[in-house]
Amino acid sequence: MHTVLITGAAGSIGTGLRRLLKGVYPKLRLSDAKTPADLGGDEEFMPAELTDVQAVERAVKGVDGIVHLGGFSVEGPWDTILKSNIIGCYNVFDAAARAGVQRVVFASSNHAIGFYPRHRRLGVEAAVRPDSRYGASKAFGEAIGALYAFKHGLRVTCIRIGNFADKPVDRRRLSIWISPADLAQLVRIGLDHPDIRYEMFYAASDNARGWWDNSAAYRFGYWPQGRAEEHRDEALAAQAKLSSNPIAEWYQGGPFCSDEFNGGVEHSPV
Ligand code: 15L
Repeated sequence: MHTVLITGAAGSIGTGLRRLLKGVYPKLRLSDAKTPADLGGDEEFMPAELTDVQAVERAVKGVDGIVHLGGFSVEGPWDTILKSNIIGCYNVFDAAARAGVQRVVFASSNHAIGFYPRHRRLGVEAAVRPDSRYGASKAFGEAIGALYAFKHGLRVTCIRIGNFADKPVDRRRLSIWISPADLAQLVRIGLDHPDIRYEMFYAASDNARGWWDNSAAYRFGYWPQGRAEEHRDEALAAQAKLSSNPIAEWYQGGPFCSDEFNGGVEHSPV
């Protein structure tokens, strides 16, 4: 990989990753709808709305790999999700394939599988069970990634991100937290590992309360260094101050499951 494009570079994951990937690849190109507040003089930035096909084509031109973080990162109105995460995601994969980009690492989310109960240990074969329009758009991105991998030869890695932060901030996050350094490690596997064709990884650190079987990532050499339990007391103290909701607490997706909940399955056993 010589030139790597990071979409969504102004967001919190983009901001963390571009610091961690600096110097790893000879050239990092950044893109977002808005300019990152802390853009350095030595950083290349190309503004692009993901719905603007020509802007996306300009951003992907000449790059070897893409880390696609761009889009709307929480639940939102359908029109927003449709434009940013469905049309925008399609545009990135399609422009990448047409431009001869070799690899895409797609930032999926735990919300693609949020409606599984917390006692369920999930591998990457489990059917998607989105907890929101946002989660469904991430499942769409995973599917588009598979299409472009198997039909057009892009090498694609989908990373179902738990919660990216310096430390886990509540009980749910003790299970799904990922440190910035561990996420950078997964992204680098997606960009560099010679055996990637189409892979799905869970982006979680080495969390004793983890819900996911991440053996796919371990097979590719992932060796997480973050341990959520080291922050347990602080996270549980913060949890004690939060209001409780039985639906949010039953399911992996937490409040994404209880928000707008209306007559669904309150307590799925499986
Ligand atoms: C996500 O996918 C969101 O982007 C992030 O803002 C958090 O809500 C995270 O999931 C989470 O589940 O904690």
